[in-house]
Amino acid sequence: MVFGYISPGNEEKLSIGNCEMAKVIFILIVLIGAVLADIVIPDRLDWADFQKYDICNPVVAAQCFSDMDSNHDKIVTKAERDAYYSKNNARIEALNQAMYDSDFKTADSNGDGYVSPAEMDAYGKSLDIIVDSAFENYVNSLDADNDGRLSKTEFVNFEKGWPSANLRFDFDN
Ligand SMILES: [Ca+2]
Ligand SMILES: [Ca+2]
Repeated sequence: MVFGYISPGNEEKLSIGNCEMAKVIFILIVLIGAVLADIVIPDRLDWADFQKYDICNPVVAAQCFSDMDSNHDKIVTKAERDAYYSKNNARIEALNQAMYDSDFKTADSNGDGYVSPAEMDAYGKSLDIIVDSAFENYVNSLDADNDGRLSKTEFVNFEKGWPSANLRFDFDN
């Protein structure tokens, strides 16, 4: 790489500079290669590669590998990984759904299919949430059809959002 005119006597200086630059570029290429290798997981992984790419937590990696390897050929392919992830997601979704159903039943104490403000206050207290104006504002913000109560869908949005909502908790009991 030569940028412009080299005056006589300066050739050596410049070539040292180029050498340094080549080193820097070489190091950059190695670093970028390492980062890319980390992201791009090969289509087929044997047990050694599977551990190398850190697919599952090391504590459960052996079980994880055998669960993913659905045709038991000791190779985990990308298709097997994808199938495993979507099965897992479906399982988590089903667990969440069961939790929403049971929580809604608990919250809707008179069983009319809606959670009234009084029912919501009682439910909030059962979660050790301090039922103050912040809580009530949050609940109101979820009442999408403004009928003054939470439908099942509206209640599920409460369930999904309350852990990250800015609510106060009572830890003294
Ligand atoms: Ca109700
Ligand atoms: Ca509503």
